Amino acid sequence: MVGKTMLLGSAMIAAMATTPVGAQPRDGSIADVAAGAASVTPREDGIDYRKGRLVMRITALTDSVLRIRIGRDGTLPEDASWAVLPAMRAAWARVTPTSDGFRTDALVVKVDAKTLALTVTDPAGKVITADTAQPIDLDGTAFTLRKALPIGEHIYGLGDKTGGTLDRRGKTFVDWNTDAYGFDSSTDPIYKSIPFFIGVGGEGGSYGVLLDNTWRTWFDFGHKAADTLAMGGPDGPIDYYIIAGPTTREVVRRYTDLTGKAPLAPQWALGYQQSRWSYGSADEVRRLAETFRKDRFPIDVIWLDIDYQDRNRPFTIDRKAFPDFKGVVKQMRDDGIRIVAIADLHVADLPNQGYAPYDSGVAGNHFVHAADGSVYVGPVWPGPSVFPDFTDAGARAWYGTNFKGLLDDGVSGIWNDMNEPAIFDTPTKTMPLDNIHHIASDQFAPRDATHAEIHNVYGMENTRATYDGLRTLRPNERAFVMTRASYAGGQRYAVTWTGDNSATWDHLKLAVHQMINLGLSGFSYGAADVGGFTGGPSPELLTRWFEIATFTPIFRDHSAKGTPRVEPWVDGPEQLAIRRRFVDERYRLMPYLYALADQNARTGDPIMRPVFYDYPQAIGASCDQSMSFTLGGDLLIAPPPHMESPQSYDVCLPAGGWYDYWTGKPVSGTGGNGLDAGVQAEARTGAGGGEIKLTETPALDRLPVFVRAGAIVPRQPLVQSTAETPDGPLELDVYPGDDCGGTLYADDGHSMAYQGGAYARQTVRCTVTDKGISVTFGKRQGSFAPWWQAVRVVVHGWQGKGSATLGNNDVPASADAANETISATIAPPTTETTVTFAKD
Ligand code: MIG
Repeated sequence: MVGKTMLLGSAMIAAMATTPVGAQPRDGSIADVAAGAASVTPREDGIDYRKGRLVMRITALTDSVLRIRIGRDGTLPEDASWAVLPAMRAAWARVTPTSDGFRTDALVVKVDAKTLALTVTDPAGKVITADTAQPIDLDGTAFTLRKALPIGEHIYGLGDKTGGTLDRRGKTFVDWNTDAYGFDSSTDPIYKSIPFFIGVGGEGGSYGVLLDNTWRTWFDFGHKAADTLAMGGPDGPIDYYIIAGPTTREVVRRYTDLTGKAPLAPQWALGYQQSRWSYGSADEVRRLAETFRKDRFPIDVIWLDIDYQDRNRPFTIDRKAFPDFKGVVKQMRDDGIRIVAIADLHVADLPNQGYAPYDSGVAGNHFVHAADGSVYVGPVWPGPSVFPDFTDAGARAWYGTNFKGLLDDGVSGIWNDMNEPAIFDTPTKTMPLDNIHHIASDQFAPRDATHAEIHNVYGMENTRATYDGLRTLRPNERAFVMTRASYAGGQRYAVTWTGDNSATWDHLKLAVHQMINLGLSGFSYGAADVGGFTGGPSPELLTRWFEIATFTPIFRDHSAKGTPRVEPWVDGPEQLAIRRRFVDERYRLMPYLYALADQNARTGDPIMRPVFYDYPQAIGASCDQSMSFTLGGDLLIAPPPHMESPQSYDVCLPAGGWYDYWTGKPVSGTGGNGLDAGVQAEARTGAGGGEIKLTETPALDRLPVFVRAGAIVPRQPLVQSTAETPDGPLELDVYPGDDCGGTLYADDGHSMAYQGGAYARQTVRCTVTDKGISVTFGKRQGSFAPWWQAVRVVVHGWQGKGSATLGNNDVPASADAANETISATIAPPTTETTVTFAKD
């Protein structure tokens, strides 16, 4: 890259000639710095600007991803990152220089050499993102960047920040990982800092920005000035990425190329999970499991909160309450229930007491230091505690070894809590900002760093130590880690939940927004405590929460000490029956969910999505869709926007046609927009229809769910745990429509063998013809033999009788007039195979 001669445009040469070289800028906006233009040096992968001591480098990592680094002392910020993968930082695309910037195949980059204002357009000149006239302010070590926020642009992402709406426009946010017990929809900051957002609806399409700075950064999305998007920080590198779409899907995929995909979760993590602070004894755990099995309520995981430990000391076990810990874990496992155990990041400060985590940690100098050089001690659950220095690779490797005992006891996953880090008895809730961490990791130059710099990545590096530790101890098992705090890229190590929410309707709504925005921010496995952590839900609220959680990535019921219990049965048999019906449905849908997990691991497409992810036109829908979301694009879940109200509400279904998930029948379009049956039918077949508007009346036992016409959804017979092999055929529900297809995915559910090819992946497509429909299985990929011995293909929306053929052979088909289906059961195809249904 370096040293290659490039042709310069004449404007560039002129700009270089007039540059005041070596001028010393005072702090202030770039426009103030010097009247002249910056000197310009083109690069094969971008362009450099120098204006006094201010330097700016814009590089193209790919045709659609730009990195912008700005240095104030004549040098660029260090080329290192906690968030962005080394291979991506090293990637580059060849650019074509222009008179005022450069072009890639996808983008045109223009820079005003006077102000360094950056404008990025598509090749047709449509603006993707543009700086304001005064784009960069420097004030001491602090910086502010300003971009235009056009009317009509909406902002998403920033992880699970609150706000009361899905859209972050008009609001301002601070990144500072905070133990936010009792947060509500306006509390900020909370637990995580994911300085990545997506702009949707601008003329150049969706784009994303990652501000890769771990300090206490902030974002203002048109709050201070309606037309300005500002972001900044008190210190640290000015190092950010612009990720072009134009679709939101492309932005999210590219963001997860940069920061990593969430690894495929073990399948049991998609099952129902029961937690409580705390199930305090082996007997209580046994009784709990017995109740689930007796009630025929499916469950995969029981969580152990801090009280399973001896005096809250991580990596110990309270032997009074759990005299045979290994025995009860094994008993659960034999019953199809995995145990996830908490391990807070702190280590009890217990010198000379035979507490190995402390002794070995001190011996290795693995703890964070106070400014005076002593090991920092702060109070948390075990009492005085010390804090592993997770930004040091050696400390991480040591920390990871501490999980050996829990894994040997059969524990399947680890819960990292309190890792903001939370510290008791201090107004800041965390450690002193002048505490000293050591950086010895990745491509950073080794050095000491203050807590002010490390705070926001501390939790992520905690989960990295845990994840890598589990992977090292069990190289052939998927590591399951749940975290409360994290940073951009943390999806590589852990799933996450939204912390200490409350048992209110407002929090149920907030949870939906938080999980959607987490998914757009790379954290595809989001969870919120079902029922609310604090408070205690009404029976109706808990039931609704179960219904909605059924269609979310991670479904964990959890509650605080001292609050009413929220296990599924606590409100009596009627509520239990509704909750069970939904959890049963989740288990039937497991093949669909698991295929989404596989898709997410490969592409970064979220599991739970805003409706506009797959249906961009939904952004302008005329209904209040504030609670709507999709599970993998093909299932649209439309809870009441005002859940506590019995009032009816409208649901807008994007053009293309839909089926009612529960009846399996085509949506015939009632009420709302007055579409007649013919238009509805057209909408269904995609022949030119528009949005369908339906009126729903809330009923506690019903959650409206719709299936895209064109979806093929795999389902399975009900099981009580993912450890159980379903008894019966795989069911493939075909909902005829445009772009008809679906995916089957299976593997052993827990090992890493899928990475060596031990999986089964198969696409299925359908084509609607005059005579009926044909369903074509692609060749099955991978070496894994899935559990199903037969596949029952069910075509929905079928009128009258029909027959089926497999290749040239007839196969028995049964039409069901009442359900408007026709079905045939076949041996699982492994090569390309077509089943054709024809009307009689
Ligand atoms: O200071 O481990 O958010 O889920 O149950 C409270 C006890 C510590 C906070 C977590 C919550 C967990 C609780 N923890």
